[in-house]
Amino acid sequence: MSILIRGGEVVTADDGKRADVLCEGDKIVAVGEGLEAPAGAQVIDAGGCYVLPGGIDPHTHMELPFMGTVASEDFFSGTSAAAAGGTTMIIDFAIPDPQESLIAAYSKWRAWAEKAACDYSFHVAITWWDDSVSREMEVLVREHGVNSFKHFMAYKNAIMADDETLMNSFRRAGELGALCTVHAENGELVYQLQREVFESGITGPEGHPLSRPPEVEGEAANRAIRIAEVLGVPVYIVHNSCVDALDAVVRARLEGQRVFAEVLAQHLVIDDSVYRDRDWDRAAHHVMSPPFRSSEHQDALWRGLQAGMLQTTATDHCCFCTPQKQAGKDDFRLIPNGTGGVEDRMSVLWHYGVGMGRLTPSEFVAVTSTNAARIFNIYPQKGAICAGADADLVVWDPEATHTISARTHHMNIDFNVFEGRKVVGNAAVTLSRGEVVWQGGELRTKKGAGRYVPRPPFADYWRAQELRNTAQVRGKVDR
Ligand code: URQ
Ligand code: ZN
Ligand code: ZN
Repeated sequence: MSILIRGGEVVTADDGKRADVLCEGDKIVAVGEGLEAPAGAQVIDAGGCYVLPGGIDPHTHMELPFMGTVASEDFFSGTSAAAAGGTTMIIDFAIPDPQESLIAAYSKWRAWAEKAACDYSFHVAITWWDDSVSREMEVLVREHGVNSFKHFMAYKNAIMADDETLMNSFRRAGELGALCTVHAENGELVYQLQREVFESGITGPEGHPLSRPPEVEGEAANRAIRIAEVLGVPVYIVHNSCVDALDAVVRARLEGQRVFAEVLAQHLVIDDSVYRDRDWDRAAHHVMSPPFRSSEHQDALWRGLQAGMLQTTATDHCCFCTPQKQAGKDDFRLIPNGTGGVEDRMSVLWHYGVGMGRLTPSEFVAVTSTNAARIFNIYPQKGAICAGADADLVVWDPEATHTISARTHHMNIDFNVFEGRKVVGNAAVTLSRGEVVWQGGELRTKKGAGRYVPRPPFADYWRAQELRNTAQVRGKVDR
């Protein structure tokens, strides 16, 4: 099947130009002005629109078993909703229980993702340590295309990785050419503060941010970064929500340390006033970790994104419907943590980023697609518009407006944290590997059409580079 996307402005992370894009099957075969439509080709008129690489959301949790329930969004509905918003690939997480085989957990998540409508990949979490974990990490890297391992520094007595686990896993991942990612909150402090807040008589959602102040995130981000520095391995900090974590990232990056950092669309535009909502359900729907912060943190996150200190945007899409959130009706510690956003990420970033002069269209492409592809080593298969790349494309209408609402969104959750926001900039047509999955406001996704995307390990030069950096940092090598 041939598709010619005609008359648009092609925007990549590097530049923008008027060009047509010809797709044959699941690949882009040509990009250029005045391309001829092969006989029988479907022609999509992109006049007045941009043509962008399909969005990549590097942080989602479809149908995650968590805090005694299971996230309401599954891999089919979640990747369909993603397509409606211009995102054509997610990187989700296989999270073993402590003592559970990594490969067993990975296989479980692979089975769940068989229903996906668009492409997907998996970070694998390290929630415990022994020699078998080390061996299974190698199998996952060498045989299954896993090149990133996640570490939760929060969630004590559940999936929290302590410093010994971090150190063992970071070193092993470095040997294997894999990237370590972390959820940076000091889980011991959170546990203690939760107990003190609750025992002080605060049981509602307003207790959630009180138990996880920015300092708790800043300490853990700095600790993860320092451990990575000493071990000479790169590190990726997920969902930076505050100045405290951002400062740790900026300091390290200015020192030349290889630190990557992600920000959620939600944390860029929502502040902590949501926890003072008198409606319990609405406040509880904003319980996620790290929590929403006071408005000066949003300003800092936007500056970090504009300055290139934050490289990727994500959603941490982890949906719980109202009855599920109500598990914490009498104790905020029991409210399942998570919010949705996989459908809205790109419109929100375009409206508040490009629309408000913070990002250029190319920078928008970088932070919604290309940087994630480069960091997780799948560029230019993904995150690019060039011959040979997967035909994951979005015809982006910069003038289209819509009002975000749970009443109209395609995500499987009865709440939307962006409810009521009128955003300018929308996906008009989305292609997933050369198939139209979204057009004319209609989803055309097919269950199981998505493919697992293996991600190769990084070349050994990276390891050598880190060793050199570390040696220099320690002054053992002439500068
Ligand atoms: O911590 C995460 O990233 C998962 C468990 C989603 N929940 C959340 O509150 N961020
Ligand atoms: Zn997290
Ligand atoms: Zn997460």
